[in-house]
Amino acid sequence: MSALEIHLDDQDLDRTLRTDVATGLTAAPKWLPPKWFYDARGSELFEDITRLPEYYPTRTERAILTARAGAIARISEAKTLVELGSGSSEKTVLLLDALLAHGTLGAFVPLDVSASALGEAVDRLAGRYPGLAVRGVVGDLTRHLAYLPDGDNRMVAFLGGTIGNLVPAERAEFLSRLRAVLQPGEWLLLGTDLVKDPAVVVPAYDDAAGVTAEFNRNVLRVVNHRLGADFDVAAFDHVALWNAEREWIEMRLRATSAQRVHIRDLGLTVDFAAGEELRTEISAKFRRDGLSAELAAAGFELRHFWTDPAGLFAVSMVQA
Ligand code: AVJ
Repeated sequence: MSALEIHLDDQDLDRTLRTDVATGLTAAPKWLPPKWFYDARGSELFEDITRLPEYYPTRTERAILTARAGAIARISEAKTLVELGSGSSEKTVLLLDALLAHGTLGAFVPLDVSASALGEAVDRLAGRYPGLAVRGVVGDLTRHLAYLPDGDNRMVAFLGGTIGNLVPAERAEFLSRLRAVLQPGEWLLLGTDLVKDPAVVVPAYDDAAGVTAEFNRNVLRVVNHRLGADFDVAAFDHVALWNAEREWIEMRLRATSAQRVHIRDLGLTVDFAAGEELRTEISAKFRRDGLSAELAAAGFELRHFWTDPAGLFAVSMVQA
């Protein structure tokens, strides 16, 4: 039995998808936002990515959280844990165990765009932690921060490096909005991937088994299914490249030959030249100083910055 609060229904999602596709596919260069990767198949492919030998972020963040969960509980004394974009919430258990052992935690509130993934996670966690109030919020993290639960001593966890999917201007807006709904002293627990040798980061987004390539092409399948489009998915190559100036990974889909695509539900026809690329994701990598400055500009303070021994990934405790 799950308690879900719905601020985003299928109709909202549909409207946003239509706007995003119409905007992105008529832009030059063309682009689509990464949030549309994650239908059921895309979410499974992402889970597969997290287990690839080349994809270091998930296991590295898990190791940092394992080492620091006790400290996070002691320092935050959180009564409510809010998790943004929680997905399968596997790492959440580390935090919940530590916060419950510390004795402060009373409520867990995961927020995700996917009602199905969220419902499953809420059921599982409510079963595992009978004394904990678990309430799922179906919402978009850029639009529904206002629906965070009231209370004091809240901690908002935003893990996985997903903040890197936002470009700097979007990050600034997201962080200011989040800061505005928090009280001074409350916490943000933030996972960020770090700048490193492109020889390590590029294979994480271009794995030998081709799972990331399938994940990338999945966005075309989503547009085909949901908007009646006729993308020839096999006619697009996966591209992952390191943008050294912006310090982010870009994923693109490159048309292997000239393509004409009809997006039936939008009454839109889109032409791709041979070799033309469609940007599907940026995944920004951070440095401590840059992160600290971005947080400060939004009214936050970086209090703890914990990395793995190799300095691949960071988990930060950030205070409002
Ligand atoms: C879930 C957004 C953190 O950017 O590394 C994995 C998504 N894209 N492989 C990331 C992703 C390609 C992932 N995030």
